[in-house]
Amino acid sequence: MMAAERTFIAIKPDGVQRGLVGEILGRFERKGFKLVALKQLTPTRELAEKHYGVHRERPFFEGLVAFITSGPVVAMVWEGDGVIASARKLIGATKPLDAEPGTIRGDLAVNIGRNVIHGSDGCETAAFEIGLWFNSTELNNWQPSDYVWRVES
Ligand code: 3AN
Repeated sequence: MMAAERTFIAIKPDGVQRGLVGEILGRFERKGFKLVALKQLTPTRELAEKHYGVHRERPFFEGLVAFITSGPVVAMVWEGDGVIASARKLIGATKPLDAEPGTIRGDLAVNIGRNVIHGSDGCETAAFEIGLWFNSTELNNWQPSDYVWRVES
C-alpha cells in the first residue's frame, strides 16, 4: 500500500486560549481525514525558530516566535489523500480578513498575527514539520473501520 499523505497542523496559542480546539478538530474529523498524532505542548524557542526558519529575515519573525512560544499549542498530524492542499483550503487565507467564510480563519479570526492555526504548505514542508514536532513513536499507523468509504473508488 502506498504511504498515505500526511500534514502537520498546529492550533496556535490564540486558538487554544479562545477554546477553539474542539471546533477545529471537528472540522478535520468531519471532512474525513484521519488523526494520526495529537499532543499539547508549549514550544521551546529553538523549536519555534526552526519551525518558522523560512521567515527568519521577515520583520514579523520575532513577534511570531514570541507568540507561538507564549502558551500551549495543539500539534497534530492528519492523514488522507490530498490532505496537505485540502487542509490549506479548510484553514483559509493567511490574512483572516481575506479568508473566505466557511474556512477556519474566515469564520474564526480577524488578525494576521493571531490567525489561530498553522498548516504545512507542501510535501517537503509537511515532512520537515512532522519530523520537527513529533517522534516516530508518536505517529500512529491505524486503519479506521470505515476506511473503504474514505478512499476514492
Ligand atoms: P500560513 O500560516 O498561511 O502558511 P505564512 O507561512 O506566510 O502563512 O506565515 C506564517 C505565519 O506568519 C502566519 N500564520 C502569520 O501568523 C504570520 N504572518 C505572516 N505574514 C505576516 C505579517 N505580514 N504580519 C504578521 N504576521 C504575519
